[in-house]
Amino acid sequence: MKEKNKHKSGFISIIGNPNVGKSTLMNALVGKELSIITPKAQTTRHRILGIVNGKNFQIVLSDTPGIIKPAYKMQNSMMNFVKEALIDADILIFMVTVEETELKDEKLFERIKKSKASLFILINKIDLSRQKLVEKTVKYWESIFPTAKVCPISALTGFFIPELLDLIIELLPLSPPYFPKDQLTDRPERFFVNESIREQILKHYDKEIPYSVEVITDEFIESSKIIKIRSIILVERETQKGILIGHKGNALKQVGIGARKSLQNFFGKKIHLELFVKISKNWRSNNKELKRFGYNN
Ligand SMILES: Nc1nc2c(ncn2[C@@H]2O[C@H](COP(=O)(O)OP(=O)(O)OP(=O)(O)O)[C@@H](O)[C@H]2O)c(=O)[nH]1
Ligand SMILES: [Mg+2]
Repeated sequence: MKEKNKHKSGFISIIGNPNVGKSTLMNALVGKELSIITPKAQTTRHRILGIVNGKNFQIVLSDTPGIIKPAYKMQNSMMNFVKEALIDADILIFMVTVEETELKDEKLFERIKKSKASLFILINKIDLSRQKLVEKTVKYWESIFPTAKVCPISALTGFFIPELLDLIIELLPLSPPYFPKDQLTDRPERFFVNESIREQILKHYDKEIPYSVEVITDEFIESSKIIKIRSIILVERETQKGILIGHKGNALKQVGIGARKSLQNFFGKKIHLELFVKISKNWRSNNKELKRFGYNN
């Protein structure tokens, strides 16, 4: 067989309940902080591709939003991203934590059962758990999905990550690469700016604030040493704008400091970041606005 015919590529979708560690796993496999990670549920809102390239293989990972029952239009779109990722997958990674024995959406659970993709059940966060409980959970999932590979992992500490990568490569179908071999993701630079700002908002504010926020970047000017960025944080109501900005602008300042730091790491350049807050009434239920923010599936 010719060398180029030996190339393997495939789509691997990571799905599961909110907060189980899907984004932590994708970043660990790719080796770059592509997806934002926070202790709050519904951190990820999009399907984000992370690409692992090797000499003879390309793994196209999809990080997806945690599975929830949608309450407003944006969440409908989030769940459509999950469904798309399920359809496209050559390999499906269904991620759970030790205590979990069900998916919040039964229909989706049935879809996983019917999927023709190779299935991994990854039991994550075992660094927090006792061996006996982990073993019990492995047995439970093996009984539900007899053909799946059930593996305990810790995405945070890296336990079983190199082994998982090898298992995935073994299962990849023969195929030329789907993306150029130096590409890491499908997302443009501005997406990572928006996400990095949203990550800080998830970290610094409680209750409904993080969920009422969307970020758009309307200026991204890169020169050899510095990137000048201007981003707008959209909230749904005037009261939220006040909370976000805080007394004398102090709260917003913290968001800016945090985002600048992580963007400097991400892009490897000095960052100049300007933040503005604007109101877009009920954007989470407004079709036009949702389209503008990339929830147009
Ligand atoms: N102790 C421990 N914590 C973990 C592990 N993996 C992820 N976490 C933590 O769990 C929290 C959620 O991680 P994420 O990767 O954002 O989870 P997610 O499934 O992408 O969450 P959503 O995007 O909200 O659905 C973060 O605080 C992570 O640091 C792990 O293996 N061990
Ligand atoms: Mg996530």
